[in-house]
Amino acid sequence: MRKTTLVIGAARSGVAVTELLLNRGETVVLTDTRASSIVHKEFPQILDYEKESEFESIFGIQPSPEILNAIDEVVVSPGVPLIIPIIQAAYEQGIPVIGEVEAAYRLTKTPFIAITGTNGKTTTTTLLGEIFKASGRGTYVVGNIGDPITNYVGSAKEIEVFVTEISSFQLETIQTFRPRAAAILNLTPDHLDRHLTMENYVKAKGRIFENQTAEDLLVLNGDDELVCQLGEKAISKKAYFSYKNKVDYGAWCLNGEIWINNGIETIFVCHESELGIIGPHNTMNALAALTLAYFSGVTLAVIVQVLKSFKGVEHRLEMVGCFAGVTYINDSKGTNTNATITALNAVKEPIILLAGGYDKKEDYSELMELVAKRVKLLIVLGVTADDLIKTAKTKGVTAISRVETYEEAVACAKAEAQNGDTVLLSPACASWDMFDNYEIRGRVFKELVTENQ
Ligand code: UMA
Repeated sequence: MRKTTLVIGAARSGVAVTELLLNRGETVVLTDTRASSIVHKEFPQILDYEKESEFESIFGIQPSPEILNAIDEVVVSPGVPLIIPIIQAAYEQGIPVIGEVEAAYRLTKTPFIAITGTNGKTTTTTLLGEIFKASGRGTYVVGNIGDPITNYVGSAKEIEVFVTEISSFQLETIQTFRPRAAAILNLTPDHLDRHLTMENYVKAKGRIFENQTAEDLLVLNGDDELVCQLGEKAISKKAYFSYKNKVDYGAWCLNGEIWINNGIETIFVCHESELGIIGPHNTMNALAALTLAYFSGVTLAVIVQVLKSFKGVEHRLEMVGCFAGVTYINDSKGTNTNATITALNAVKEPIILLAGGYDKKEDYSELMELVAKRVKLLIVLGVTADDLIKTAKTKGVTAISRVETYEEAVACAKAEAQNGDTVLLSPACASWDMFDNYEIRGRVFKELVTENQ
C-alpha cells in the first residue's frame, strides 16, 4: 500500500517535503490556511502536482480531522503551532506527527551538524558552513537559516555534511534526529507566545541532544548558566567555549587571544582582532564554529583562514551604506529583545532605532533601559508599537515617533538623521505582522534606504 502523508503548511518546508515524497512515489495531501491563489503564486509547481492522482491540496481552511482516516503520517511545518485541532486529533488517534527535519533525517545517510540557541545561530551556521566548504568537503548549509534540508536529501552523499541551523519549533517535532555534532549557543526568552513558558522553550532546545550517544559531540556555551545546566542531561561528549575562562576541552578567548584545548595540548588559534566579524557576541559565535569544526576533524589552518576572511551574514548587523554621513545598518534578524540589545551595544552613537513588529509577548524593560541611554530617537511601528511606547516611557525615553509603514519609518529616520548618526533597524520582534519573514523585511528596509541616494 502506498503511504499517504498529510503535509501541513505549504511554504518552504512543506513544499520541499511534498516534492521529496512525491519523487519517492508516495501520496501527499498538502494543506495551508492561506488561499490557493496565494500559495499557487508563491509555489507554481503545486499546479503541476495537482494534475497527479497521488496529490491532493486543501487550501484556505483548517483541514477537518475527518481527513485523517486516510493518513499514515503527518509532517508539520515549523511555523504551524502544534495545538491546532488537526494535529491534536492526529496525536489522539496515534498517527505519527513529525517535522521537516525528522522527515529529512530519516531519508539520508549524510551526517548532520546542528546549531541551536536563541541568538547567533545564523552567523555560526554560515561561518561553520564556510569552514567545511574551505576544507573541501561537500557541504549543505540548511534548516532554519532559510533552506529546507529536504531540498537536498535526494542528492546529498554520505561523505558530505549538512550544517544545519535548528529552531525550537523544528526541535519540537523530531523523533530520531541525531546530529553527530551539535551546539547550544545561548538561551534567553524567545517565542514565548508559542512555547508559553521559558521551561518549555528550554526543553525544546534540549531536544537537540536527546538522541546523541557518547560518540557524538555537544558544544556548549560555558558562560551561559542555563546552557550548562541543560547540557548536564546529555550523555554526549561535551566541549565548551568561553569568553571568560580557559576550558579543559574546547575553545576560549582571553585578553584578545583565541585558544583551543583538545584534551592533550593547548593550541593558539589567532588574535580576536583578526576575526572578520566584530563584537564580543560574534567572538562567541566564532568560538562555537571553531570548536565544532576542530573536533569534527577540520584542520586548524583551514579554520583560521576562514575565521579571518568571513565577514558576517545578511540581515545581521549588516552595513547597508553610509549616505550623507549617516550609517544605515540592517539587523532585521534582531527578532527578540536580546538580539536588539546586542545590536545596540555593537553600533556607535548617536543612534536612531527602528523597532516593533509581531508580538511574541516579550518584556521590553531591559531593552528600553538601554534605549534610554543610547538611542537619540526611537521609531516604532507594527503590532507591538503601543507596548514598546508604554515601556519606553516608563524608562524615561521621550524621543519617540510612531509610524505605520516602513516607507514612513525610513523617511522619518532620513529626515531626523544628522552627519555621524547610525540608523539601526533591529526590531526586537518577529516580522510576521507585516511581512512573510525577516529577510523580506530587511530587503524592504535596504531598498528604502538606498533609493534616491
Ligand atoms: N499555516 C497553516 N495552518 C496553521 C498555521 C500556519 O496552514 O495553523 C501555514 C502558513 O500559512 C504557512 C505555513 O503553514 O504557509 C507555515 O510555514 P512556515 O512558517 O513553517 O514557513 P517555511 O517557509 O516553511 O519556513 C520554515 C521556518 N519558519 C518558521 O519557523 C516560522 C523558517 O524559519 C525556515 O527558514 C524554513 O522553514 C526552512 O527550514 C524562519 C523563522 O522565522 C526563518 N524561524 C524562526 C526564528 O528564526 O526565530 C523560528
